[in-house]
Amino acid sequence: MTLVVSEELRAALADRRPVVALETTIVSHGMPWPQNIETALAVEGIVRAGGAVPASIAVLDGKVRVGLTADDLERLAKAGNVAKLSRADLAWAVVSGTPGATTVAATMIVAERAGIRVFATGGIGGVHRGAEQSFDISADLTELARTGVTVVAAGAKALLDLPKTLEMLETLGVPVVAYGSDQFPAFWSRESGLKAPIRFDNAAAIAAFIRARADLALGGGLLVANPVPAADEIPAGEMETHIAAAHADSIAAGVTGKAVTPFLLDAILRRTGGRSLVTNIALIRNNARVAAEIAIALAT
Ligand code: PSU
Ligand code: MN
Repeated sequence: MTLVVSEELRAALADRRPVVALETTIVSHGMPWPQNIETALAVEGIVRAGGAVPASIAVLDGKVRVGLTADDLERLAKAGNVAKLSRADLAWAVVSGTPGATTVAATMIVAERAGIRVFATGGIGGVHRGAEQSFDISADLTELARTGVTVVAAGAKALLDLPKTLEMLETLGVPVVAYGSDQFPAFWSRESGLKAPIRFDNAAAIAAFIRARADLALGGGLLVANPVPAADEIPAGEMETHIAAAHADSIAAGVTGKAVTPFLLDAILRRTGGRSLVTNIALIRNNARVAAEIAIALAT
């Protein structure tokens, strides 16, 4: 079998216990060592403390693996040759034997195949700034339109074009739910100045919404946009300076394709003197907590 689910997760899924999927691109390409491995392990711990079973996902040794050991995660955090996988190249990593970290899109696909309905990450990919020239639009958006998994994220990374990202999600029929807020959050900042299409204030309401969508056979997933805790946010005005500078760096360096998002995250980390990483870690932890609550509400 190409898809290998850990023994713990097979038992949990058979018993219909709550499970939360976790991506690994953030481990291999989104954060530096050692914060990447520390965060990956901490997030698994938060899901467990919240009463759900964590399911980190990656391609290792020609297998799509659901449920990783600490050693697997360390390998993904340390190795330099890990591919960044989306729908287009998931099967390529399997047949070539290349180790691969899964993006939001690839993690959603694997989670759905394994029967996992809730997934926590930092921020989804979206429409890049300058997309009218570059056509750079993350495959995460089309995946949300077709794959039935609820993704809990702090919105889309603010280095993107957030108004265009929301327009695209609307076009694709993807519900965008702000959690406990009227606004679509801006990743490092609680507010983007953009109104979220839907607001819910607790996990039970989100579970009821997911069930109503299933009853109507609407298909596809949804985005739960969970603002970073106030104590950890970097105000949007301050972030904008760093984002604009990082964006200019990426154009000057001629970065394109899959390399764009990791390049920008790293440039922003350097320009904020590491503060963006501290906020990134805080928001992922917060998303893991909320995802566990939703998984529990769906399981009961
Ligand atoms: N959010 C983060 N760090 C990341 C990513 C998201 O805080 O590394 C990753 C996710 O895996 C997401 C991917 O799916 O970036 C989007 O990449 P692209 O823009 O190339 O589609
Ligand atoms: Mn892209």
